[in-house]
Amino acid sequence: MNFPSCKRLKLCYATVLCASLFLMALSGCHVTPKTPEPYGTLPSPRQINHENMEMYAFLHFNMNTFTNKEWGFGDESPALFNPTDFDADQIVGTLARAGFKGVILTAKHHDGFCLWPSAYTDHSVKSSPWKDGKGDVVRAISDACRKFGIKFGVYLSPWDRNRADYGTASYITYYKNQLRELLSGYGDIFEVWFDGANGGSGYYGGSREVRKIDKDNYYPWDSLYHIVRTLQPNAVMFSDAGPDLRWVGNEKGYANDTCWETYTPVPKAGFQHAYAGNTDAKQGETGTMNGKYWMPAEVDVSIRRGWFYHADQQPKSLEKLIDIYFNSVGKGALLNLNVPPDSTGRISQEDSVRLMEFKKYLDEGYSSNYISGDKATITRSGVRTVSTSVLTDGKADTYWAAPVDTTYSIVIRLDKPVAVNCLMMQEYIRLGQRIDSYSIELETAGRWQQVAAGATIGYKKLIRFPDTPTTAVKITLNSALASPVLAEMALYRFPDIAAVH
Ligand code: FUL
Repeated sequence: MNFPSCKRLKLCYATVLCASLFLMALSGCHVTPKTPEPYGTLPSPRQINHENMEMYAFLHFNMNTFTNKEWGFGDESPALFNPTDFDADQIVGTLARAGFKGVILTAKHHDGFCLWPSAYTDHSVKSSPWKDGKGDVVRAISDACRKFGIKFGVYLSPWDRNRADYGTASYITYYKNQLRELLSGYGDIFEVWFDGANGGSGYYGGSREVRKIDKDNYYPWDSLYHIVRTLQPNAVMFSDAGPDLRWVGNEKGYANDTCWETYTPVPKAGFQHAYAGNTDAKQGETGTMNGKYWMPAEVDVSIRRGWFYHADQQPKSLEKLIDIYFNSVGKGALLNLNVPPDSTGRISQEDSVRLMEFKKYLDEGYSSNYISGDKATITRSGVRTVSTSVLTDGKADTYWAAPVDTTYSIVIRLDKPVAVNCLMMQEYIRLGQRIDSYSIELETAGRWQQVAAGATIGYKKLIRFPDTPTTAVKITLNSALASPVLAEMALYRFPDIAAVH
C-alpha cells in the first residue's frame, strides 16, 4: 500500500511530530536526551560518598575518661590510663549494630595524651600500665571497624596542653608528624576531625601558663590539608570552615530547617581568615544560599551531657535522640553522635540499650514506605506534563529533571487511605542544590490540607507531621535557583515511641 502524499496529510504528520516534541520537552525526566546543566558549586565524589553515610559515631575515650574531666589540663600522668576490660569489638560492634556507618576516635584530645604509641612523644599509651605499655587503642578500634564493615576516622586535637613547645614552630612539626602517623599507619580513614578549640591555659611542659596563639596564622591549614589529601585522598576533612564538612555551629544536635549544603565561611569579628577556631560558626546552622563551597553541615552531639563518660550522667531519652535525628539527617546534615566508652573500656549497658531502641525506631519507620514504586503525576502551570515512577523507584541515582525553572506540583496517590507522619525528599545533588521553596499538602477525606512548607531539600529532607489519614500527597515546588532535579521521595509512618521501648 502506498502512503498518501497529499499536502494535508504531510501537514498532519508535521503537527503530530511537533506536538510530540513539545510534550517530550515539557515532560523532562531522566530519559530526556540532554542532562540538565549542573548548577553552582558541586559536591566532590568523596563528599557524595560521605553524605551517603548519613550517620556515624564519635568516640570520646581518652585520659578524661579516667580523670572524670571534659578538658584535661595536660599534666595527667600516663599511669592513670588503665581500662580494666577494654573491648574494641564490643564498642565498634555495638555501634555497627545500631546502624552507624563509621567511627571517629579521639586519638589525642586537648590534654595531649595519645591513644597510640606515637614515635614523637612518650605521653601516650606506651607509658601507661594498660597492657604493660604494649597496647594501641587506635589499632584496636580501626581493626574492629574493618571487622564489622564500618569506616574509621580520627580526631587529632590541634591544641595540646601537655606540650612544652605548644605555640612555637616545633609544635607544628610535631602535629604534622602525628597526623602523618595516624594517616599512614591505620588503613583507610574516612574523616579527619579538626577541632576549633585551641590556645589558652595549660600545663605546657610544666610552665603552667596561658598561651594565646595567633589564630589567623599559627596553624598552617593549607599544608595540613595537603597532608590529608596526599595520604588519604578519599577522606573528608571537618572543621568550623571545612574544607569538606562544616561544623553546624552548635553542639545541641540540630541544623536549621533551611540548611544549605553550600557555605561561605566568614571570619569572626577581628580575624582575617575563617579557619578552625575563628569562624563565625553560628552561620553553619543555615549554610549559605549560593555559597562558595560545597560544604554540608555535620551535627556533632553527645548521647550524654558530656563528651566523655561520667558515671553520674545518663543517656538522652529515645525521644530526644529521635528529635536529634530528624533535626540533623532530616535537614540534610550528617549526624556524628558521640557515644563515650566508660573507664572499663566498653560502651555502657544504658547507652547500648538506647542505641538499639533508636535503631528499632528508624528501621520500623523506614520499612513503612507507602508510595514505593507509585506513579507521580507532575503538573506544570496547570498542565499535566508527566507521569513517572522514577521518584519512587528507591534509586537515588535516577532522577526527574524539570525542563525549566517554574512552579511544579507533584501528586502521588496511595492505593488506600493510610495514616502517615513523614515525607522524605531527595534532590539529585550531583547537579547542585537547586530547590529553594516547597510546600506539602495531604489529601484527607477528599480535602487537601497543607502540613508543611520550607526552603531547602538537598541530599535529604525528612518532614514530620502528626499522624494523618491520607489518600494522596502533593508537593509543590514553588521556586528554585535552577530547574528542579529530584531523585527520590518516600512517605512513611514512623512508630509511636512508646511502642519501641
Ligand atoms: C569541642 C571540644 O572542646 C570538646 O571537648 C569536644 O571534643 C567537642 C567535640 O569539640 O570543641
